[in-house]
Amino acid sequence: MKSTGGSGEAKRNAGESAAEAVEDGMVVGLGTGSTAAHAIRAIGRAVDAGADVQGIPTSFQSRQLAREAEIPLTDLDSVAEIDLAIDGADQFAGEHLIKGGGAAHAREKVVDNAANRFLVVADPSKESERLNHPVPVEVLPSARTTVAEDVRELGGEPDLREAERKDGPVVTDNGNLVLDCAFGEIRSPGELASSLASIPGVVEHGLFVGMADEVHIGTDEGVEIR
Ligand code: ABF
Repeated sequence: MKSTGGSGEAKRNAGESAAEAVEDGMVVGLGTGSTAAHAIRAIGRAVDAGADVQGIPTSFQSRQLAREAEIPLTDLDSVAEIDLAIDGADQFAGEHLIKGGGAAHAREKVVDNAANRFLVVADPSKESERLNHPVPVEVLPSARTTVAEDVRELGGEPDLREAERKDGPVVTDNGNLVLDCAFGEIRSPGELASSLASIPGVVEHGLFVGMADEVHIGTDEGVEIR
């Protein structure tokens, strides 16, 4: 699993802290990335100890991990509500996030937004006063050029995400492509989010505006909850 930013210990502390919020009988959204993976493993241990928890994965990756951790899985069509979601971030500024470094932000946004409570897990390297990380935008493959033009009109610089093996573009779990769009400092996340969402061919973008209920920031020493 690709890991970014801070230490493994910091990520573990963040993930395990958020997993403590999981209670018996809950339906939990299972996020993507190396920090959320620690939460998934901790939930797996709780299930092993007898907790009645059902998980809704946000990606192929988190589904695999949840299976390995033997967490019973369900889906959005089968539950009345999601009690809690735990997910990582590429950058956070207060309650605003940029996600999508794992190209899973479309499903992440659906699940995280549907949850009654959304806990973000991160290490301190993800915190910023203002959002300035490139915004991942998932696009229909046939619309990559037109979406890129529209992003430029909004003042962004789109870059088609290439696979690490350099053998072609990254393809999402939904069969789409990702444009990483640099806007510099994002002064109005809400406005940019609406503009990106209105471009034909955009499936979902990685700006999660005002969505976080809590951020669990792990360090080597412990965790701070905001
Ligand atoms: C997912 O994984 C993403 O939305 C975010 O891009 C990334 C964070 O990964 P990590 O926890 O490995 O830094 O949550």
